[in-house]
Amino acid sequence: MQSNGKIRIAIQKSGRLSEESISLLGQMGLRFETYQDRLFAPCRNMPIDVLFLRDDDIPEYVRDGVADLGIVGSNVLDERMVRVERLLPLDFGFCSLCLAVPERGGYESLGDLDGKRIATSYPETLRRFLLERRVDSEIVVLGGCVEIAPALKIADAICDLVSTGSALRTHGLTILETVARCQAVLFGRQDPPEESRRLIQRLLLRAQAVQEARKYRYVMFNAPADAVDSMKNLLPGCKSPTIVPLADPGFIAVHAMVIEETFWEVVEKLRDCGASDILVAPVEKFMR
Ligand code: PRT
Ligand code: ZN
Repeated sequence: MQSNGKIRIAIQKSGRLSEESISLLGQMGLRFETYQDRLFAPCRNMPIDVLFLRDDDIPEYVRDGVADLGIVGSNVLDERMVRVERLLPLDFGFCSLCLAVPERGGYESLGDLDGKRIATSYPETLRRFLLERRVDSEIVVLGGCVEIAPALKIADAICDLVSTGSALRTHGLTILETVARCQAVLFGRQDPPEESRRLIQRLLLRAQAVQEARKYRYVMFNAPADAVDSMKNLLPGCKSPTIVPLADPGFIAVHAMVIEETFWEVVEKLRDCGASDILVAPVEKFMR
């Protein structure tokens, strides 16, 4: 157990979430080495150790106080149901836990799985879902390679993670129903020791600032001064755009935050209003 004010963050050692977890910690200002086969890395600039573990072990380590914070897919937390505090969805590692059936198997709705066998590595999540929907299926628990189960006649359907869907297509399977939408989550232990709380809170604020920044682009452009009013309505990202007069009278420079999702539409409309010399920069951190 950690109790000297130093904290430990557990992330996946090698897998789909490793790279983005390391990158997030870097953007949060943690400086540490990431050698191959490392299990543990002390930060050079903060009283923090990073643990590199299998994702399956991370929820229990955090619950038991071996680590104070962890990053895993929400699917892992849903399945384990361990008592931990979910702190922040991280906007990476997106996938869905889906029920899938053989393409020409004649399955049309969830009710068709009544009395059938479903193979999965997520038995608890599936059991809760089926109970809620009043479907009575037999759950076949497999550690991996779930997609092959129908072809091997071990099961009639599967319940597994899907991102692009290409693994399902390769095995002649198609999605019948989505059980859960998943993404990586930052979570912590429920009652961290008093002396660690301030550092955990600081890290959470930093993670939120990185998250928030990803939603925006910083846009700078020149425009005729009389176009300000029509442009202002297009720039609701922040309180108000910054407007600076240019040496050339009648012209202004505008600096504003633009929401990434609507970025292209906004820039096109700004051009229609007379914007020119448009410069776009990513936002690294953003604190309101
Ligand atoms: O070794 P360790 O136990 O740490 O890793 P792991 O093998 O258990 O996990 P890993 O690295 O495969 O996945 C870690 C997390 O990434 C998962 O818990 C999910 O939260 C998330 N994630 C995102 C995925 C996928 N996308 C995904 N596509 N996890 C697994 N898959 C599987 C999918 O089930 C299929 O078999 O990848 C295969 C390809 O998927 P398609 O749909 O792109 O074809
Ligand atoms: Zn795993």
